[in-house]
Amino acid sequence: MTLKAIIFDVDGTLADTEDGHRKSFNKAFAENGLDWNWDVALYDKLLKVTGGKERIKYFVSDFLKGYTKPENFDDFVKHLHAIKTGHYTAMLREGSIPLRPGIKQLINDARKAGITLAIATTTTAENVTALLEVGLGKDWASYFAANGCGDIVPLKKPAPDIYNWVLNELKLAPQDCIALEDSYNGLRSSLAANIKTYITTNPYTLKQDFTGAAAVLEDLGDLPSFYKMIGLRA
Ligand code: XBP
Ligand code: MG
Repeated sequence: MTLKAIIFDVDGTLADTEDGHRKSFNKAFAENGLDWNWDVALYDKLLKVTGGKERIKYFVSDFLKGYTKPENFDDFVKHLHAIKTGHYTAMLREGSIPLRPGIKQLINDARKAGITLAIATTTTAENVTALLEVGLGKDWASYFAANGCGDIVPLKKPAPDIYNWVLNELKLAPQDCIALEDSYNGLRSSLAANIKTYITTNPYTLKQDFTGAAAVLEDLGDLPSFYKMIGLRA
């Protein structure tokens, strides 16, 4: 198989963002008079559900006792999530969440080698823009042939929808591509789309089940050996 495209997950893969998300959720809750505080241990459990809006609903349904949902609960969750996204993008624009080791170099080397790049993420387009404008510069969007984010598909990871959407945009077969992921949910999603997947772990996902991954790496600090694995001649 000749490698034609690399499809990147965002949170936990391009950058170690989840604790930034967690802190932003807590700011949004506090600003709305809610005494909900997601500490690291609780957030670790809540990460079972992808998507910020879905995660808030999961928290309310499975972890909160004696909470009475307001009438327009869906709208309330959207409102909370929008406020959270405002805090999170502000955090990104301050430059407080850098790209993970090797990511920027991999993107540059892959582009030079003529390999197509794409994004397949559960997070919002707003968050991807804020992260990559800082991490890759204002022309970042031109590096990616497809940018699959959040709500553009009916089902979020671990469903394969976002990866199938990207494959359709790229007009490539799964066998022509590889995916870079960090989590169990992400791996389930890319494998369900039949894409060979490499995992880079982070503190939130270290102990998750990565059965089926082509390799599980701590990070991309050693690019030459990763290039050998994926057949990229930089
Ligand atoms: C990880 C997620 C996202 C983030 C929170 O996405 O599941 O929901 O945790 O971001 P990825 P939002 O697929 O990039 O690993 O609040 O914008 O959903
Ligand atoms: Mg991820």
